[in-house]
Amino acid sequence: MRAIEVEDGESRPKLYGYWRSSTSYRIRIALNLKGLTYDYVPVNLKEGEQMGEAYRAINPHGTVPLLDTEEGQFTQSLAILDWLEVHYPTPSFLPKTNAALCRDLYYAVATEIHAPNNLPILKYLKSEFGADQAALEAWYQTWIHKTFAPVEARLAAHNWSGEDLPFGQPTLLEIVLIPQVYNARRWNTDLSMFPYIEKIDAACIDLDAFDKARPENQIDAS
Ligand SMILES: N[C@@H](CCC(=O)N[C@@H](CS)C(=O)NCC(=O)O)C(=O)O
Repeated sequence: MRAIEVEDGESRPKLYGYWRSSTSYRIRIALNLKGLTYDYVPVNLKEGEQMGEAYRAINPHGTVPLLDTEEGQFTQSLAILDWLEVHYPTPSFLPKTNAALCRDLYYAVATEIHAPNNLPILKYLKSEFGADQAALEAWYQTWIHKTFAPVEARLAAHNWSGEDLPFGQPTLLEIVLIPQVYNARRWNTDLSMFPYIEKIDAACIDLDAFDKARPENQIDAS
């Protein structure tokens, strides 16, 4: 299914996503790192398209991303990353050394921040508890800080195998970290106390796979 090796009759994966969705951003980075081309189907979260009947018929969760592959349709970004790693092992999302530490940091960033900061939670805080923009920002920044602080401390203590990236190559950690840095900035989070995280972000943004995946570079960006 690799684009450059597509055989007759084989179809490309189709990614249903939204330009500003951080879980869609993960999958765009991952597909690019694996050198895969894919068709992109925008689902407008701002207009609630994810909740519409047409999309729910494809994805009952009413969320993006969804990756439509020849093996089935997958709706969970971490499961999609696993699937990509199994089917396209090269280049690997994991470093040869310190893979366990890499995974540990990856799970922290991937699982602890997105859930409390996801769109339905913010909407609920607003509608049920009257949270205004300042309160929502404080909420959002709280959960970024709670996980970024220990991740930063562990990155500072880690013996980096590359000058710019802790594991010497882009890994699962960067795939989930860069979208969270994007979100953090969008929500006016002060990142100055996280110099290692900022250093990783600066290094990744220069890489083609990450640049092409940036929200601003998507066809549905507005
Ligand atoms: N556990 C899912 C979460 C997917 C998710 O919540 N995506 C967000 C966008 S980042 C979404 O579609 N939110 C819209 C909604 O829940 O209405 C994953 O990791 O892929």
